[in-house]
Amino acid sequence: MPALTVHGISPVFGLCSASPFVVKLCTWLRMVEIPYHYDLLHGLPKSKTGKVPYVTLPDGRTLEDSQVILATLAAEHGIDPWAGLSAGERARGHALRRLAEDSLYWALVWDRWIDAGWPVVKEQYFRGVPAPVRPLVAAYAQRGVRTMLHGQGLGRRPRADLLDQARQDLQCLADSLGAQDWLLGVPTLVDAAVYGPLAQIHGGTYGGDLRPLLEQHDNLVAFVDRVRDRWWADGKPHRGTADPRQD
Ligand SMILES: N[C@@H](CCC(=O)N[C@@H](CS)C(=O)NCC(=O)O)C(=O)O
Repeated sequence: MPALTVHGISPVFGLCSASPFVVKLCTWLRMVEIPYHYDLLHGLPKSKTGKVPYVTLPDGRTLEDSQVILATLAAEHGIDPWAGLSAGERARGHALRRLAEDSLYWALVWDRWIDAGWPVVKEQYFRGVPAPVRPLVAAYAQRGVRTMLHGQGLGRRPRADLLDQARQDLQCLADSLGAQDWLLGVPTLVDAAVYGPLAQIHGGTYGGDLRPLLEQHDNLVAFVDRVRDRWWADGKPHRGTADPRQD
């Protein structure tokens, strides 16, 4: 099967990318065994939305947005992402994915870019920028993220509220997972989507405040380890399974 190319941003903390959405997509591609190359972007994304991930398919088409990419590939490869699941289970999966992507994600952004993680993040993310201009570039980028968080609304709330929201989201994920290995009982895209932010937090050597909250839930920590051991055991976190350059 010819490989597609995933375009994503920097590998950090042992993950293929600093972006939970890139990690989600790559994890799902590994789950369903669709081969890909990983293209590490050094400049701005060339997607229409300006966001990552986006992919270039072997026939030259470009797709963007992790969920659109995933749904399109599933349809084209004859994969039913919800095979064997009831309507109720699908609905729960949809809600958990939204929680990870539209709520917990923003707390992670805030934790990294504005709050406790920033001193480490600004060093790690911008280490490729020449030292004399690094503080300026980092401050400029941080201002952009601050504006996004303000627009989203979370950035206007007190710190305690943000941490509380993250605490509630993590509790909900922990309760949903319970003693199961996978959120819906069998591995699905929901596990990939939830792994995205959880892996960033758990691999959170950026020193943020979300990691201790996650570590209050042994089952979530075990879940992160389980996904990593099953789909990322090749020890080549930032490269695709079919990338000839990886060997
Ligand atoms: N809904 C999109 C979200 C993608 C997204 O927000 N990506 C972030 C990185 S985690 C991004 O590219 N941010 C750059 C920006 O917003 O300018 C997806 O699922 O792919």
